[in-house]
Amino acid sequence: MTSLIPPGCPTVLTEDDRTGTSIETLRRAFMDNLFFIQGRFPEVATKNDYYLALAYTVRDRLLLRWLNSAKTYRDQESRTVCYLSAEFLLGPHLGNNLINLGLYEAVEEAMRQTGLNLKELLDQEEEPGLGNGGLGRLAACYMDSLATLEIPAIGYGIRYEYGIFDQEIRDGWQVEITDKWLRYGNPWEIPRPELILQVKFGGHTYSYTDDQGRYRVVWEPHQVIQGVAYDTPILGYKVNTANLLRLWRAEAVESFDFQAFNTGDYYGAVNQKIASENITKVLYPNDEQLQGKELRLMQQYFFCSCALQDMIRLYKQSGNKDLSRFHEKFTVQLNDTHPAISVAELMRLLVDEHLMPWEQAWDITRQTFAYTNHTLLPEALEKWPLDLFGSLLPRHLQIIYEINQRFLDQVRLQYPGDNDRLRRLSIIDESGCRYVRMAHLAAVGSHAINGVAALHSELLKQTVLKDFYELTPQKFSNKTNGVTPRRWMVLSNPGLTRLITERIGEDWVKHLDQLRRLEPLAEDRDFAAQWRSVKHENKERLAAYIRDRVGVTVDPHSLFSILVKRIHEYKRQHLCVLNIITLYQMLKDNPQLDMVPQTFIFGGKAAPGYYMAKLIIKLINSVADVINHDPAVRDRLKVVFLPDYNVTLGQRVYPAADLSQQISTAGYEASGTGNMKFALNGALTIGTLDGANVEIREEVGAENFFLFGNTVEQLQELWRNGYRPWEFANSNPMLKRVLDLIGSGYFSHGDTALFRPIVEHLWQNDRYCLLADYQSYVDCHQQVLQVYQDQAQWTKMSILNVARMGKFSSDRAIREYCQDIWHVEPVKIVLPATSYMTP
Ligand code: GPK
Repeated sequence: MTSLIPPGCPTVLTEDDRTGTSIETLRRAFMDNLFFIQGRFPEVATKNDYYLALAYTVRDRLLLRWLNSAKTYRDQESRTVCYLSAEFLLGPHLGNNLINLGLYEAVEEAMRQTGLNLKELLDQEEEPGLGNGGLGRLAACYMDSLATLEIPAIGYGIRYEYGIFDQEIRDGWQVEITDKWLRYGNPWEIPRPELILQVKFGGHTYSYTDDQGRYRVVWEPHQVIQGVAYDTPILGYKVNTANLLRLWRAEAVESFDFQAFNTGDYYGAVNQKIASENITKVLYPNDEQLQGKELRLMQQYFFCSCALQDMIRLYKQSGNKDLSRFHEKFTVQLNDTHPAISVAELMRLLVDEHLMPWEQAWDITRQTFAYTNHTLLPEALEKWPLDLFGSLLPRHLQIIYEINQRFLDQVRLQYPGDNDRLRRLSIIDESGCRYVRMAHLAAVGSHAINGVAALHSELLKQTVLKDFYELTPQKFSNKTNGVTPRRWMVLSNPGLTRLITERIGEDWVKHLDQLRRLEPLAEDRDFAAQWRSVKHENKERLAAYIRDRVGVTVDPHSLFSILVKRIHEYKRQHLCVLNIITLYQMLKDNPQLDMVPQTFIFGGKAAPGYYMAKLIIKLINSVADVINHDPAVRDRLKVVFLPDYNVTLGQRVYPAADLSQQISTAGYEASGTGNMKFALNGALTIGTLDGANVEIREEVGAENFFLFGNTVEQLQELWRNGYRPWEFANSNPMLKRVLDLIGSGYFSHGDTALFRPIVEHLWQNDRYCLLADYQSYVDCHQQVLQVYQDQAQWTKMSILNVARMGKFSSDRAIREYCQDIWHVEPVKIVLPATSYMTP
């Protein structure tokens, strides 16, 4: 039997069709699934049939590990991390699972022998877009690292029927298309129709004293909805650990239908059913922009209640009767404030439903939760109008009042007479329309609070959570984000992976610090040549994709400068446009100018209701149109907007970048994670001192990073003195010319009104200080072009960047969470040596 399984990769001893890993077994299992699951002969099978047959073949191998992980955790009563997140932006499963199983080559060969191409099958998978951007993708990277580090963990979230919309570009504008990701079924999930939990909404409460003299509150809801569990195994890299991602789907409670049916209101019952199922129908496509919609609060409460009830169920399963040790069994991380309602819900479950005294319940609650903040943007901080909150969750509002009163009583002891401080700290915002502040609820109800990069964590203590920091400084820490090298290198950049592994072995995939061993090779000319040729091949592949998808021809020899992320004014895609127009003007002024040929590539979605962001997309496409068709440019400058940027596209883009654009206004990007993916794949960064850029620059060395722009302190100073953007424009002829050109209709067929909102905002207000950073950015970019002309120097810098990226593995981040916040230990999973069917 031929076997391509790498040494050290766990396998089972017996070769049966569901767990065996030889090429022959894989091939047979695949044909078997094509026949018995897809119901197809090969002659009539579609590519999708083949994809699904392969997915089921791989899933069987996951299940073996998954069931054994679950059994081990149950037997050993393992302490478990629960990661609560409204978003998990997983990306396609098949390729990643093949990498983590160590079966990529074996399956590639099995497919080849069957006359199929694995790459084409991988392309069939529709990615589950159950997230907006960085926050959701971080949750996915953390699930990968938790499993790889063999930490017992459950991810809890929402199974949206429609994920983030697909983006099309029509006439330069973004058009949103619904994402029917479940259209062809989802082979990676296992529905658990018997695992159903009830979630209440609305109605009222009443209280009474029970026969033992206890004060009891009863919540009589207006509506009950049930949550059904859908489970997806998350496998670690070359370990037997497969953790659980449990997503909840909302369903109508049947008895409710019957009730209405019996009273003759059949259509009312149908409406009720539709309304219930609406809760998990669609992901809100806003990124760092609050949308105070009732349905959104319903989504949040729905999945948190299901998650906590499920934890209590699991806790009781392991024989524990009372819940006094709940926090010893589970530690719960709140991924931003979206799951913050959990604090009040756990209190309700403990106090109302399990009759625990308040003080004990509060102790357990605080020891259970920890809270990660992901943004300082005021418009992103979640708050719910009191009346909306109270009508949906009347009992939770009472509980929050009680938590708040007890909390403020303590503050009063520490700061007597400081009413201003009480007002600032209160969970209830009393200024004007009254609100529940979710960040305050999360902060009060957690034993640990963290930001996602060093700078961000500092700013958090100085700004939005300043008063909380003064009160309980010991709760605060920093946990700089990380990304998984499995998806973001091994899977997406096989060329570079091979080259690195040839030189330093494969340890680096699990211990990213090992990349340091590449440092001596930065001077090796032979290695440098291979390094360049890997990058060039990646660029050729992206160029081919761009030709197919956008119809623009780009030269893989040109400098690929890439900016991909959600479109937001603070991320300053339009600053990049100002630089592009500047370069364009230089070429127009001096047609013979010897300029490095450059390709600027953009990608990202705008929130459907965010007008300025959508206008920025239109601006990029309009500028691209003019520049790409101007013969005077002679192909020295190309601009491309890649539609529908998502995880799958990210996997094509990062490996092909020469230059990573990380140009947010200092103080606004909490961390960024795309910055890490680019640098890990050998791109150099042009960036501001913002988010994790600061730490990336520290690691790779200032001489290997293109820094520009004002610092947080300089910007604070600028605003203190009264920022007057027009002064920057009036005193800078090129800047003025660029702004005027946009305003003149040059890029909009003479339409002077189209881009006026952008230009006027920059002149008059410029909240994100583009004009203050413009010259520094333009100058820095010229430096980039200088260095790029010296390919030996550029390559050396690229190698050193990669060699020094060890810190930014999500494995490092997760280890820190485990040690400092969660206090959990790895649990080894051993597969049964005989057969998977042995109990
Ligand atoms: C932060 F607040 C939010 C949000 O609603 N969505 C989101 O993706 C991002 N984020 C930050 O903008 C990034 O800087 C950060 O790297 C990422 O969260 C993960 O922490």
